[in-house]
Amino acid sequence: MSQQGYHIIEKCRVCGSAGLSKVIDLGMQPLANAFLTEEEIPEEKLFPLTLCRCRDCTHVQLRETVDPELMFRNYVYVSSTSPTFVSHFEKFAEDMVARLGLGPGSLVVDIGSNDGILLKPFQERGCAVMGVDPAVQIASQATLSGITTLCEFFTRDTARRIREDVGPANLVTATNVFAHTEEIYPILSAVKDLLAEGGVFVIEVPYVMSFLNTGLFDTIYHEHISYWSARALHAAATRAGFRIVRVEKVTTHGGSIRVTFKPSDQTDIVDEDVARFINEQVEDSLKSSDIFERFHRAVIVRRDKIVKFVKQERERGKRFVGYGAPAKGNTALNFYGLTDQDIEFIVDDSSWKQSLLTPGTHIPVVDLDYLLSLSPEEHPHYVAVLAWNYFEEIQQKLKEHGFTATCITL
Ligand code: JHZ
Ligand code: ZN
Repeated sequence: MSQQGYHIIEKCRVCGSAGLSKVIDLGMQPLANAFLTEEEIPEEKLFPLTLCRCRDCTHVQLRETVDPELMFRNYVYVSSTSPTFVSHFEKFAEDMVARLGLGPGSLVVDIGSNDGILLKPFQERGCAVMGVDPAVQIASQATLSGITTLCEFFTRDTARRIREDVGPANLVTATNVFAHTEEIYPILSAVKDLLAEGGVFVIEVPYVMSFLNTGLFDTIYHEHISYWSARALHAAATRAGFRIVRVEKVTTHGGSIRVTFKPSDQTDIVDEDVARFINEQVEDSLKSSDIFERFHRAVIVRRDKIVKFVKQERERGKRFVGYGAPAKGNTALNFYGLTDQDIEFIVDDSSWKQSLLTPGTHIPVVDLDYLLSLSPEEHPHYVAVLAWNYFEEIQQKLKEHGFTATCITL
């Protein structure tokens, strides 16, 4: 990694082609999870953030790779803050246990295991579990809570040690983490080393077609290096000696896909889903620039509309606050140029973010009690639900506390 803490790629991370085209340039942006204190502001780092696409294999990806040490060691995003996400992984474990016949005697290894949100329900169903996550504090808390977590990036060496110490894995998972790495091929090799005979690798990643068609530009941030299609995953899997045996749509994070890989020397028949997904005409649109130009236009129109609305309402004396301080909210706030002059504070229920400021825009993050302690005259008129994927539950929570402010998305 260069001294600046990032490098720019010249070649596609999946196929190695030099045919990369810019999709959108979001300017200089802080790291989306680098919440900070007042004292840290002078040291705050910004990095270019540019989305591009490969004209050969169609893979959508960032032009820049920020040093993962900078992004993931002091991580503050804790997955279990959102009850819907907890239920999602309970269901995930239930489905996998049934589908793969897991239980006592099986080993499940989760890459990017965070606070153990996914491994906990596997452990409750009798499986042995092992987490791997480079986030120092989160990994140690997960271990204390009973989910043994190796605090490191997942490499072939990690795979070798797990295999030697605990045994080969029947299931390796990587949810919301396979989009976060430049090390696509080293990770796939390491997973292969770790899998037991008949074992599978299951990932969940945001789906590029949902991303493009719904204009989810705020999910562009340095952590999200890849914006996967089934087609690009198929290309990567084939090159790494895997076969994709299943692709399913899941609703998390605005539309994701759950993809099951098996080493290609296993003899299973390819599931029909895969052929359907990979040949689906909808992914054909990735071959031309139209969908990307539409996406770009939609983002600019949305930015201009929102900024105008917020400024106008502020001039009329209306007050704005935010609810949820997700990583993606920081892309939107920074790209729109909204600061604490526009959004007075943001409520987040995660104690990891409270008392800190949002990266780049320096809006204070507070707990719900702060909002509840305001006098009626101080109540905001608008609540920007930055965690739009939890819009209904946040709106409901505010309603239960008697708040009548209008919930909006930015
Ligand atoms: P949420 C994360 O993105 C980070 P983010 C990561 N990089 C990634 O890839 C994606 O997930 C997929 C808060 N909240 O889950 C909690 C409340 O305060 O949308 C979170 O701070 N009260 C791994 O950060 C935030 O909102 C609530 O009632 O965009 C939600 O963040 C609820 C429901 C949420 O992920
Ligand atoms: Zn490519």
